[in-house]
Amino acid sequence: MSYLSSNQLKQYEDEGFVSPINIFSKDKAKEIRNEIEIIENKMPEELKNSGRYNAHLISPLLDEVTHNSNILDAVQSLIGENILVCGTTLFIKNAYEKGFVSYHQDAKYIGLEPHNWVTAWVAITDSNEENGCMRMWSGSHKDNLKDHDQKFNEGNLLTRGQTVKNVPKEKTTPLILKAGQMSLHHPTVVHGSELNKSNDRRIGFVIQSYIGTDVKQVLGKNSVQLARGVDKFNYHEKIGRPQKLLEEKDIQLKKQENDYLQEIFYKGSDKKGKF
Ligand SMILES: O=C(O)CCC(=O)C(=O)O
Repeated sequence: MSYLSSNQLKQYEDEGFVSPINIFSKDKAKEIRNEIEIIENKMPEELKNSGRYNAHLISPLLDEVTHNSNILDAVQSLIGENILVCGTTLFIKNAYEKGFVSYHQDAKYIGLEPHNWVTAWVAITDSNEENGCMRMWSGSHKDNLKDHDQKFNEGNLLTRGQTVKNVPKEKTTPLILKAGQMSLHHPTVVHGSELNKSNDRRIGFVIQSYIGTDVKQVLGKNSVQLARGVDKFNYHEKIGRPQKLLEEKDIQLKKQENDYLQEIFYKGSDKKGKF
């Protein structure tokens, strides 16, 4: 059982994140990386651009991570025992590519209300300052939602290049993780990440997010899986879990969910980015 300790709960409350938390072994992380790379080799477009969302619907190993009981215990400590998975994102930064994430608050654009939800960032490779780990503006989750510029800038891995101004970058905390560890972050904590300057890829598998059953999607529609407990609210359609790698029906389901997501992410925008 991996419920959060009182120190970890205090860190989350004070800083807006808790990290690192051990989830699975380095060998398991390698196996998962391998499955991701099998998908990339067999279907080179499947995980690119807006295909990076909801890979847990086509990959049994990413599905297993999404429903991992160590993760769910920690998540339960923050949002209660009735937990839904409402989506996942693969944040991959390849070596020698210019990928970064501008400082932003997830709650600004994800459409999940109220904020009884949490994001789990699971390290499939090590994640550190050299390869562009996430950095958190500690305590920023206590303020209201901030103004974000929409920069649509090159190399930005966010849909619209959403950017909070005047973040004191020298004061941000790097979330250094070994493969198989995770961090949890609050919907309103300001965070981002820099370039990968190493010679290997950095892979984060992000459950974005685990939501309480009382949480609605106010910008559109997304389907969910019941991860734990009971859903007395039934605000969202339920979808199944993959039994095998890359089954055609699962690929179609992922596409449908990602089409819904595009509507959420670009609602009210006359411009579209590549994610
Ligand atoms: O993977 C990254 O560098 C950033 C991910 C992120 O912004 C998030 O998980 O909310």
